[in-house]
Amino acid sequence: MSNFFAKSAALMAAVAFVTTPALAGGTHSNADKPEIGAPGKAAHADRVIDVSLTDNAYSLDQLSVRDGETITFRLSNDGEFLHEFNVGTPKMHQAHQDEMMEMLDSGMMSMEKKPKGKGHADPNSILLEPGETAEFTWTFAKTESLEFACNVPGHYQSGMVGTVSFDGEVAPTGEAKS
Ligand SMILES: [Cu+2]
Repeated sequence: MSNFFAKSAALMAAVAFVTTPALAGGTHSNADKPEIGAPGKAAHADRVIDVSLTDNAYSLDQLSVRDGETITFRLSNDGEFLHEFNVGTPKMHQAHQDEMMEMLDSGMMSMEKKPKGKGHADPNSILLEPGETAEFTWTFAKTESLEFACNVPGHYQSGMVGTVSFDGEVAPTGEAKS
């Protein structure tokens, strides 16, 4: 009998342990911002993918990743306008487009120049001016309808967006890490 209670207690402890991370994750996020992953370290990247940004397209159509995979994107803005690489859900992209539209209207940024100051630093996105190159490393967490997109006004609508799928079975599209 005492053995039965000991087992039950152990089982309950295990259940509590398993559910805790999910609850903890819920405290620092909200329904509008799902856990899409986190900034990663280039030194720990599983893959490196070169992406050229032009007016208005990516050289990458879509991306297939594994849950927890860290990818470094070597971005190059080869266009004549400002472009962004942003990892998010359609809802997050929409919100960001509204923000950018406001910054454009207020003169904080232009179609060629990034906003001045530090008022525009989201961990899940990077903006590049014409001719600029940058590295962006992200650790992906399995998310429904995840996309990489450019939220400079009008660009998403003209097709500067690609899907991120988590089937993880498609061969890597990027070059192997050296
Ligand atoms: Cu763009």
